[in-house]
Amino acid sequence: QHNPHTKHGRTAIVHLFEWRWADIAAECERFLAPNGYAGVQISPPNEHITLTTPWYPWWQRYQPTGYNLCSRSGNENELRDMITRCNNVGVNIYVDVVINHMCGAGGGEGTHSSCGGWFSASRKDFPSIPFTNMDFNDHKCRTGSGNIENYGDPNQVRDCRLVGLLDLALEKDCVRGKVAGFMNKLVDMGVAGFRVDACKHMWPGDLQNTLGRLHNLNTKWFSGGSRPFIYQEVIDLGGEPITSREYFHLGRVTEFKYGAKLGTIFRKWNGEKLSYTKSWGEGYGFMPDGNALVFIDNHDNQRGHGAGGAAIATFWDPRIHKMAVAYMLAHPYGVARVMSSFRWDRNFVNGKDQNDWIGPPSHGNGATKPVPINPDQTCGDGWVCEHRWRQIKNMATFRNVVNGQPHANWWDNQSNQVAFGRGNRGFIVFNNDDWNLDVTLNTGMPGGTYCDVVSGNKDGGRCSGKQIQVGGDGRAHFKISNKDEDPFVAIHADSKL
Ligand code: QV4
Ligand code: CA
Repeated sequence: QHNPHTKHGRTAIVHLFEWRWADIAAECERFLAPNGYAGVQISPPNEHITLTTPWYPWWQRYQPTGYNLCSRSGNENELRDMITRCNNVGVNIYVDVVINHMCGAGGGEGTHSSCGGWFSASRKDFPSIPFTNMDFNDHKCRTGSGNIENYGDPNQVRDCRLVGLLDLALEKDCVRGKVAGFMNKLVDMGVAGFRVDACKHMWPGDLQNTLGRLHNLNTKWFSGGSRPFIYQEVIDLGGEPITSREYFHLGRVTEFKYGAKLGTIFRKWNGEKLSYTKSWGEGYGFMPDGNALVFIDNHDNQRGHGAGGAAIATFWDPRIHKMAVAYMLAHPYGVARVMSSFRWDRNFVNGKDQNDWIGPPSHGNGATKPVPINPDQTCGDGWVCEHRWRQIKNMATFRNVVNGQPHANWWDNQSNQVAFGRGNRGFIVFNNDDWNLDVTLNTGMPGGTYCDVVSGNKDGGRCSGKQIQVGGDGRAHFKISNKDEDPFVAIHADSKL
């Protein structure tokens, strides 16, 4: 189902990667709702393997060992409390669910799992669910290693092990039932939908059956008959037989071309220019608007996993990151997701980060640290909190203010200076060239004085940053130095003095 069921005209989703439930609950109340964020993607809430070599990597949560709801982010009570409190302030929760597989085949046997439940990877035995060795695909997989070896062969991509992860037989009624039961528990608790992990590795028919078993959303917070929002992780950059299109009827699909392309454009690699983005969206060869879930970076490709490579614009390149996120949030295409990260010590050896596995800020024993909020509203203890950066937060508001308005009043200098508006509700100007921008443009906005929401805020009756004068004819003069901290300017109906 393609509708995110967002509330109060809110639009953007934020991925609070690896945050604890208690911190997300507080963030919904103190920051996300007041600033108009629509929802949160949470890390997988179910029981997962715990590993010590490497030391509690972030990716251990992509290795389920059961469907009990305790994880590095907290226990079931904390999860329920978070869902309730976020819903009560109109912020939706979307759960990252890992249903293609269980833990790695080499995951051993014992109680090294986040709820302390016993499991055996070697015997494919997960008694808390239960799944037994009958519930896995090994008899169907035809590769020598039992792993996926060739992405050109859809059968092995769906029936063999993704990097050694025990592959569930989602064709079986009892497996479908267990998976749907797990997801339904979350639906009944009040979540609004799911980010479904590794969908390329599941047959669309199996997914359709499983998702068809889901309950309607909890009517305490959603109108009767609402179906869970589904967005499926399928990495389709072209060139493989499995395409995003096979999944369109089930829900939205992650559009990985979006961030890879926009990162390349803002980096000005391969002769790319911002002016080429006049037809950004479907006109750029992306999937249909109604199917797309878009993002600049995600938890994989910000650290060299997944797809997109070095072009991806992450918080490590803040200037480019802010521009790319602002472009996404200003543009009407797709449902947009903002990444919120933690910092780690990168260590590149021959272009590969040796520390790409490092988990969230922790006390050393694998227990995740809370997110402390500094007096200036930024986060401490290694939490980056991109979603709190003024430029990004204000663009999330911009997206709400211009929601439903058409892309309008495009301008470009045939290089890397562009501008566009959204009906008569908002206008944004970028200067990604190595020289100044100094131009008068038709904004389509009513005359008046507007605060630029990139360099500052509208604070009471005045602007803390730049001020933009729009004439009665809708025209306004923009000056953006290529040396500005953030070489872009955005105004919208609610930033008018
Ligand atoms: C290793 C070897 C295997 C070997 C196996 C033996 O690499 O060849 O067979 O041991 O047991 C971790 C390790 C990986 C290890 C594996 C199993 O990194 O080296 O295999 O565990 O023990 C995340 C990480 C992975 C991690 C995985 C499970 O990115 O590195 O693997 O979690 O912990 C494709 C998919 C796409 C996927 C993307 C990364 O089409 O679906 O790769 N993206 C999603 C998630 C991603 C997650 C998974 C899927 C798996 O976004 O975060 O992978 O749930 O493009
Ligand atoms: Ca599979």
